[in-house]
Amino acid sequence: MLTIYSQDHQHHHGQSEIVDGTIQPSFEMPRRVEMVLDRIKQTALGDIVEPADYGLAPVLRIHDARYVNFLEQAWPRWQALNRCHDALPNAWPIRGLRSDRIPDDIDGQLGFYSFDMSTPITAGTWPAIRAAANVALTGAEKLVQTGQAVFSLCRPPGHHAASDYMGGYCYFNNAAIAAQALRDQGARRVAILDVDYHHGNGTQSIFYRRNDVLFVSLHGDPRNEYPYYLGYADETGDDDGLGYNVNYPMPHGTDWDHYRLALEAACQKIRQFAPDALIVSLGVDTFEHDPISQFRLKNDHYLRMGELIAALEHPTLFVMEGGYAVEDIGINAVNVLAGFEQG
Ligand code: Q9C
Ligand code: ZN
Repeated sequence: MLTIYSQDHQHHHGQSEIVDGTIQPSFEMPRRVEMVLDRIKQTALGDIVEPADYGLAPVLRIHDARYVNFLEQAWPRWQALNRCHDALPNAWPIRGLRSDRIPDDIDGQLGFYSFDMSTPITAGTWPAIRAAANVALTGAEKLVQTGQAVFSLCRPPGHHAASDYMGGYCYFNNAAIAAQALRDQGARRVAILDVDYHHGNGTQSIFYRRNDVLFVSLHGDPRNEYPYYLGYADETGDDDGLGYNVNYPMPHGTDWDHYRLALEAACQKIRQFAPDALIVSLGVDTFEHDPISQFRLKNDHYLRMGELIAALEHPTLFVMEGGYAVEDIGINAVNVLAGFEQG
């Protein structure tokens, strides 16, 4: 399988996040995708190529122009204030506060364009998020050209980012940008299967009123798991999109036997939709030893996951999302791809 990778992710390295009420080093670190890249080389999965540059036009098909401009300008504005740590928000416009006015102040804007404080903006963030979008877009283009499955090794991840907000380590929604690019290149229907441990709230929000992009997500139940405020089974889409959003929330402790049943049901929904292309939001934070997650999948189960996805026989683009058990992230991610190729 062809892999798309850019080293531009390396300079996006957030210093810290809040865990248990205290400041900790960020779980989302450059080594994550370097471990995946090493495993791809070790297992000779296939060629590794750099992305092309598609500019901002395909990003703006998904993201609000003011949000994109904010992301581009945030670091220089922060620096101009002589602030030397990562830019982080500290206030948000929740219930009863005004969200129709965008403040001028950088701190006000950081809260306006985010839903949590796990997306630090650093000196390397803007080049990294542009590269990640280009990695996804190059994957989409290669998929169209060859009809063969492609792996877009994106970092930072994307599925928590909506049209105009960041959160959950995500800035641009790489999978959504790729899905729209496939639509714009002639795919009539695109399905997105999100197997990251966390609900893909951003992807759901982006396509919630559309029937040309089916969103199917398997994840920790938002009753007791991040992102908490979206991902319930009764979220089935609105307007034209009614019936084109499918959530499978599962409890802490979910093992492969339970997970597999949900994945088979998800695959059945995708089969019925008969998409021209499938995008897999590939997070491997469902792993038993993931430091921030509560499912119990083991290394070999990722091979089975790949086989089940291959059985759909759709042209498939894999897009990297989460996974924080760094020593195993390469094994688990590449197991999905290897299982797919053998399946
Ligand atoms: N105790 C992705 O996997 N923090 N994002 C959760 C856990 C944010 C995960 C706190 C987790 C974001 C792409
Ligand atoms: Zn995740």
